[in-house]
Amino acid sequence: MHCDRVWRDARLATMREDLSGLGVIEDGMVAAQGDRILYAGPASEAPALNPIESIPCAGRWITPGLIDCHTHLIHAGDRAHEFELRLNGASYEEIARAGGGIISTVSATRAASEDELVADALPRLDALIAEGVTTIEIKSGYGLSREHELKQLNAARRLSEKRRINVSPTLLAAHALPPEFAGDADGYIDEICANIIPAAVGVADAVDAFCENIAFTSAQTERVFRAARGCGLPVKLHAEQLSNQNGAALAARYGALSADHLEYLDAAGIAAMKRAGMVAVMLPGAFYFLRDTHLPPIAALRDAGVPMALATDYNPGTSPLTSLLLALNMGATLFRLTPEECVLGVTRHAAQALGRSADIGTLSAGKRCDLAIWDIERPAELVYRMGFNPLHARVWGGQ
Ligand code: DI6
Ligand code: FE
Repeated sequence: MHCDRVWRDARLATMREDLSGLGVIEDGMVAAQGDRILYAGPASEAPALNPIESIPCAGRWITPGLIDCHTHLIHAGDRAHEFELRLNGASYEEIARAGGGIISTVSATRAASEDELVADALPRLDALIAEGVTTIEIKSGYGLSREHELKQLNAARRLSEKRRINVSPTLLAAHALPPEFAGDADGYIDEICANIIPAAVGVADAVDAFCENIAFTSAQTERVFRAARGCGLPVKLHAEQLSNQNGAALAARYGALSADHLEYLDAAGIAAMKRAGMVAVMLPGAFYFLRDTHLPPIAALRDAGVPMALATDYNPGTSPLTSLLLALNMGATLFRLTPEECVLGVTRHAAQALGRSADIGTLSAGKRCDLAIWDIERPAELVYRMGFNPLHARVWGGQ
């Protein structure tokens, strides 16, 4: 059989669901035809292949390319000054209520052109790419008007013209209240439902909201969800990060892909997520940066069988983290996820959180040939080390 490329003498962590754990295959081989995996499995069972190029891997490990399923990568400016304020005693809520926080990034992002937003994001994207990330979700949420939310979404999409990466843009217009709607959150929700969500169809892959006492109520979130579903867009939610708003259960009622953060998630929320087949996206970078102490209910999520993903939550305010490998380490050290859960959290379960399980997240014939090839002796090393990058090679779309 003809094929373009073969990676041989490799150990595979396929992440396949029909295999246990990480789906390990010693003495494995991956073959690509075009941008797809033609074969991934034991070398001994491979069909006779006649590759144009055969790449020896010397026993290295191959995983699916990593997926960062929750980021706010597109924005202008930074919040180093706010960081200083917090270190001098101010809380996140106090800074937000005083007009700082998200709104200061909104001003900078509105003032920036689409080209500037793309250019500003590239170094951050490159840091993730250097660690084997091949798919990234990027939220808007710093534009807060139709014009500027679309500018952010378009900038996110354009990153895939600049780099070899899959980008999944998410509309997060319901992130904060823009100044021109001060005192009229319901008016802004009207604007989102009537004008912003319909304009995002074909540009955004999903719609998110920030359901929190410093952001939008569950009733307002529900209106956003109804409008999104009415336009055929899937939903997801920033839920129970700082308090329990029953956001995860609300998201479950709208068939959400995921609920993210979840520090204050309760038993009813977990049960609802399980019934709806949702993914719990854990974001230890924000937990760490905010010096949070209220742990998400990891053991209960595990016992309930809710798939858990891990992501950077890269954003300038609460998680200026551009290392997915460090997020893995934090998932283990702070949240007590097992190394196996951590690695599944940036591959198969992250793909599920993006609604892209059919295309990415496991080494399976027919899926995209997005690979990370690692200089490691065992997959737990990806989680164990801090600030070390063992990536040997990254393959995107078979190349
Ligand atoms: N939760 C967060 O942690 C970030 N947004 C959100 O909904 C904060 C974003 C920011 O402060 O800029
Ligand atoms: Fe976030």
